Amino acid sequence: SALRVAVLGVGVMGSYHAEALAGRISHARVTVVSDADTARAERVAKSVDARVEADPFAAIAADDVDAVVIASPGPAHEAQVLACLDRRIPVLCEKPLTTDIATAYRIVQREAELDAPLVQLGFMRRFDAEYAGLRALVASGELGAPLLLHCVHRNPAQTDTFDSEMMMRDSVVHEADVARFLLGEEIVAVSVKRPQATSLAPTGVSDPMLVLMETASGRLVDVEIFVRTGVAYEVRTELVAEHGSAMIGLDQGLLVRRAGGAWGGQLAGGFVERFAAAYDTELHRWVQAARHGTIDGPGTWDGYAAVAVCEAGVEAVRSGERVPVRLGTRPVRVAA
Ligand code: ISE
Repeated sequence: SALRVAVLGVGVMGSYHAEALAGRISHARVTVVSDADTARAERVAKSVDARVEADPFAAIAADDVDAVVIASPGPAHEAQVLACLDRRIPVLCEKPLTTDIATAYRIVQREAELDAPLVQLGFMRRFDAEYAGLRALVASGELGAPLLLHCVHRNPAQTDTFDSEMMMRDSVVHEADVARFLLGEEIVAVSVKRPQATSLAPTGVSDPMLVLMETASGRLVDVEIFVRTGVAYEVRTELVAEHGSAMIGLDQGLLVRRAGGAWGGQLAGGFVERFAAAYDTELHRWVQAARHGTIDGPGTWDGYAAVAVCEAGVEAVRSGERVPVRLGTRPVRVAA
């Protein structure tokens, strides 16, 4: 039977997931939609043939809900994830897991008390063909030992409320996860440089920033985060290893047009266009696993580790210092 899903938060990501679940992903349907913006909830619910539940906790508790997609704002995640864990139902939680290290660790600990992992994190890049290919290349050993990772993460625009802290917690969180995914180890320290800001940045917001992460074995990961380029959605990652290097996200679509005295391809406008296939793969795998009461992708430890890196990053923005990442011990699943 089809997995009956509640979608909490139907902004850009939540509504995209809701439409995918209703139309493109097999063995799933959306039964309940919840959003602080009632008109938006009604609109999405109607388009996916679901009902609206104003209170997200009522949605989590509903009889016609087997699993939950959490795409609400980060500060709402902790209570919603914990309520799902109390009910022992599977969750796909958009990043960040929570907006601080203590609450993220609480979720890790609570989930560790259960028989199986129930919370999958929405780190969609892991499901992107290019990132998966890069990881397979690293694993093949062809390039030898990885040494450095150079990352570019650019957005065409963000709202004025998207400050330096959000750039870290909502955007750089992806590179924190990608670095852990590709290098297979934890990040232990973060430093941040704040160069001349774009005139498009609100006062006090450092946009762009250069973030330097150090891994446990001494590798370095640099990230240019720039969220008001006015250009397009650009995400590039280059891995440099002992016997070669490899890059993903060159923005070279297969179609190169020659016309009007120019040649070139098309840039993605936003993350939904760039990662559309990855989101669908992620959702498909989550649904199939959730039907068996488990997950198939990054879990709470990955969510927590990324939050810990971002928290160090936020502190590094403020202090200008190199900030160690404070990671608690990884719990051993008690009931496994
Ligand atoms: C957004 O929430 C995302 O997750 C995007 O991938 C990222 O590029 C963007 O900066 C965030 O706001």
